[in-house]
Amino acid sequence: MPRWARHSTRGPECLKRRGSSVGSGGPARGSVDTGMPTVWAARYIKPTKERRIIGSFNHGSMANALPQAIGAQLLYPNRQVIAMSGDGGFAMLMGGLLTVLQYDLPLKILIFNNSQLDLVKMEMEVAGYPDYQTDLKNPNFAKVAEAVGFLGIRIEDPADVRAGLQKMLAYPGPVVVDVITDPNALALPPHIEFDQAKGYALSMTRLMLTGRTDEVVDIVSSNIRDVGGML
Ligand SMILES: Cc1ncc(C[n+]2csc(CCOP(=O)(O)OP(=O)(O)O)c2C)c(N)n1
Ligand SMILES: [Mg+2]
Repeated sequence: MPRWARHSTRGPECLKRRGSSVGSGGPARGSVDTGMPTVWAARYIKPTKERRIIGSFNHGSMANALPQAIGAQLLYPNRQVIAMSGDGGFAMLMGGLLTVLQYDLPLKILIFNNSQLDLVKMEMEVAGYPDYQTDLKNPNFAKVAEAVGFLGIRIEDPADVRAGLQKMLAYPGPVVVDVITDPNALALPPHIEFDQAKGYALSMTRLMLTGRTDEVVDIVSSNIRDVGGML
């Protein structure tokens, strides 16, 4: 079974695009976790005077989105606040759900659930190494949130993204949306250094030489749609 048969939703960029276009239009605050959620936000979310984005941009500490969003919601109780968390970052500070409950905050938490520590995986790959110890075994975060008293929404099909986000925004209380994303989606930087491309090619070669050819095929088929943009 290919490694990502476990995952049925594709590009996290689809989620960011929808996240950027589906909204109340009112003043909003968003926080983004260190990791690929920051990269996707940089590529697809346009901050404005009213739509502010906060993150751990100087220190790069993981798991920042939920506590930052709690702070923003306490500061602006009437504004829409959305934490855009990685699955790794969310799992690290999942106890923050109880803080949201304690203070009756109407916070929305959007999890980019790729079942891995993707940014670190990519760092290994551009350095020429096959990924190692970056896979995560996650629970169903929507069900965990329901047990705490949140509305839990799980999205496994890209066709459900818009309706899921609309449901999240329409709900008056706290919501966790657990979105299964493609673990092979590559967020390409605007400029690719030769050494990065070389390292990546080396990493893929090593994957094939160690019998992980299926993964290389999955990665290519997930990202073939972006090749035009690279040329
Ligand atoms: C406290 C802390 N531990 C480790 C790291 C290194 N690190 C940066 S991003 C990242 C992975 C983040 O995973 P996840 O939240 O699932 O986001 P993804 O990149 O998969 O979208 C790690 C381990 C860090 N920045 N801070
Ligand atoms: Mg992740």
